[in-house]
Amino acid sequence: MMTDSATGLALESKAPSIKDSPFIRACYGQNKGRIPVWVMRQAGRYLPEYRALREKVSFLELCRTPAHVATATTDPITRFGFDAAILFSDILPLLEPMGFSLEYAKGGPQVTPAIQSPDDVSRIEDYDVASKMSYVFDGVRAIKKSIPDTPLLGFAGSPFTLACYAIEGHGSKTFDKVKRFMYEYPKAAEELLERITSATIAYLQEQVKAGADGVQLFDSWGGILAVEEYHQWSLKHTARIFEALKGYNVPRILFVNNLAPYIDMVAELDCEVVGVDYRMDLAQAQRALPGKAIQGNLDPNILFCAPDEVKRRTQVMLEALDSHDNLIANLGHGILPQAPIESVSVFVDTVHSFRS
Ligand code: 1CP
Repeated sequence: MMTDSATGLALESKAPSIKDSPFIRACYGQNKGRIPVWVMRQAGRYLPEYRALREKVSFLELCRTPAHVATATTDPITRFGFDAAILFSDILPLLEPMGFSLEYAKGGPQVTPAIQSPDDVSRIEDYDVASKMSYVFDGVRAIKKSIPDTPLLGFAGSPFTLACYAIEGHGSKTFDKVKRFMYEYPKAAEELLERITSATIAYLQEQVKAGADGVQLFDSWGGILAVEEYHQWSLKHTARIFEALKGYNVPRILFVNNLAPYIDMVAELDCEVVGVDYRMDLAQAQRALPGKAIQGNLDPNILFCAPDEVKRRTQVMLEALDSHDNLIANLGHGILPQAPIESVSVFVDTVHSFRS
């Protein structure tokens, strides 16, 4: 059934290979086949093909060139047979048209000028996401041409996570400038989050219209918030984004890095899948999230163990679960740049042979 892309209902218009894939079925808790598996940051620096591509182009040039985006996204699918692909991009380029400059230096991404006052927030420019971020949507179309039968995830950072980079200017362990800004200027902080939320809604809708088969929101830094503040500063904005995507009928995945303190609140969120970080017991997360699929959560550091141990720990994780129909196996955070390729193959093969 073909449907109007403006009104959504994208899943109904998908090819059977996508709709009936283990990944999409698992997102809706209806997978009876093999357990699907992919890994966060699967197109990253641990992969020789990616490092070779980066010898030729800078990170931002890569993100802005649809043909390179398609190559970087496709390479790990070809090598490992992952059950889902994820758009090659980053969470930060969405900030650029708001008036920030982005630089990817050796020590990590830099966002300038960082927000320091409420005035800086009012200077943020609203912009037309469809045209300014068109290179991303062209990238999505190029990927769908390259691997039409593999479910493709679009993604964005959570508004709180993007606000962290906009205020701090770079990564941090504690993001204390962010917290101080929120306590000192709650109105400006709210406005910043609202603006990022609106841009993110358009950004993810356009990714789905271009062909993304699901979306993942990375709440990488929401986990630094006190429990009583998580709803106000992070989850509320996630809820608005997911509400705006509901009619698009593609699975919506929220990954929270440090889910445990907030899991009861996340259980109330209208979404299909919750990504579980490596700190939490996956079976416990499954019980705490009735009606939702779960994604996770092997500690990325286990990939540094010997192959037998990678296999054993993967099996232990799988055996502990009450059901596998709603499971998407993944790591409990992004794969590390030094991770051995062989361990990734062992992880994928162990998941795939657990249940066929
Ligand atoms: O030098 C290089 O080649 C750049 C390294 C790199 C890569 C490969 C960065 C810089 N980003 C990416 C790609 C990327 N980032 C993807 C691609 C798709 C994939 O294969 O998964 C995705 C989904 C992201 C998402 C992302 N970027 C997040 C959320 C995920 C998470 O880990 O929690 C965050 C927080 C970022 C910011 C960012 N961009 C790059 C780095 C090294 C970082 C993290 C910096 C920090 O810790 O503060």
